[in-house]
Amino acid sequence: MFKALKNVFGSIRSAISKGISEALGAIASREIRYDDIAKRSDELVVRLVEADIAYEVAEEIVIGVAKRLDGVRISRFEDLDAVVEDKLREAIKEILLRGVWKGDLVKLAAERKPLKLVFMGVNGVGKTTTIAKVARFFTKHGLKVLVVAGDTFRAGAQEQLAIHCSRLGVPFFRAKYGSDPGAVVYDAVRHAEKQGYDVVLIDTAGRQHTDRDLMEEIKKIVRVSKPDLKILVLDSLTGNDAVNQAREFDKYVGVDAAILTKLDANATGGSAISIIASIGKPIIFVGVGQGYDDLEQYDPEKILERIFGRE
Ligand SMILES: Nc1nc2c(ncn2[C@@H]2O[C@H](COP(=O)(O)OP(=O)(O)O)[C@@H](O)[C@H]2O)c(=O)[nH]1
Ligand SMILES: [Mg+2]
Repeated sequence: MFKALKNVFGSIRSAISKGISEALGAIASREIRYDDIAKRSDELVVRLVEADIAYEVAEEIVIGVAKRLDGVRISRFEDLDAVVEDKLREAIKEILLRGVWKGDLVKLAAERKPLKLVFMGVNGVGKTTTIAKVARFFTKHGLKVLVVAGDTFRAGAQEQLAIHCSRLGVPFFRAKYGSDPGAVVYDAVRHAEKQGYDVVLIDTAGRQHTDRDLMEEIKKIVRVSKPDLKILVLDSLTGNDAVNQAREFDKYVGVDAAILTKLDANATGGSAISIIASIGKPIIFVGVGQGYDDLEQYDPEKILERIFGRE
């Protein structure tokens, strides 16, 4: 996970250190200047872009490091690499902090009872799998979860979810194929309220985000279920496309938070960083595998550890 990103940040750190040492020359102690880094910025940005980091994000990282190093006094005998790495880490952390979600799902479930979460996203991003993982998250906290498929048309969509639910021992609200998704979700929410469920997880059909019918269908599901959170599931491998998906879903339906899947399959990691930097939405969880427990709460420190850690 994030191997290439680890390597590229290592090489960036060395390139910046080298530039600073050259500027330092024979002087024993000197202040680093913004320009010592900025004059190499094109080369540094290109290296980041080659690791799948979006151009604007790469620029932001390089400028962030240059600003943080500006005015730092360093002697020739100091560990320059360590100083640079520290500033690089800070610059990336500032970007990752934008994705932090300040809520607490377990607390929310107790308050709302039932807490209603609608999951949206294009086909294949990992929506159904993620719902199964989130169901597991809540049951591990001792909460009563109901899962409902708002996708009543695609053959196999309900089946897939039903199989996950039976493996997890979580009730699944069944609907007739072809029935109106809005009506099914409405009935499911009423059922959950009557039966004292803590959480209702609502899957929706995933077609393309450019598909107006899909957007109308989700809007209707949202209207009838009045979810506490509209959660967009994004595949971390898709980079800029994920950013476009976030924009479209936000425009038509509104997005409260995101879940970023397949971090484990993300060899470079650059696209994940770019998505976190650019979607303008908090991230509740990240998916780190295909198993039910492969879901982690989004934590910038954990991501930084993957990039800069020694393992
Ligand atoms: N490696 C990995 N695979 C995932 C993750 N989340 C989902 N998948 C896989 O992505 C594929 C599509 O998932 P699915 O839930 O059916 O996507 P949906 O069409 O959005 O409902 C499946 O093979 C999942 O096992 C993840 O975090 N890591
Ligand atoms: Mg699905």
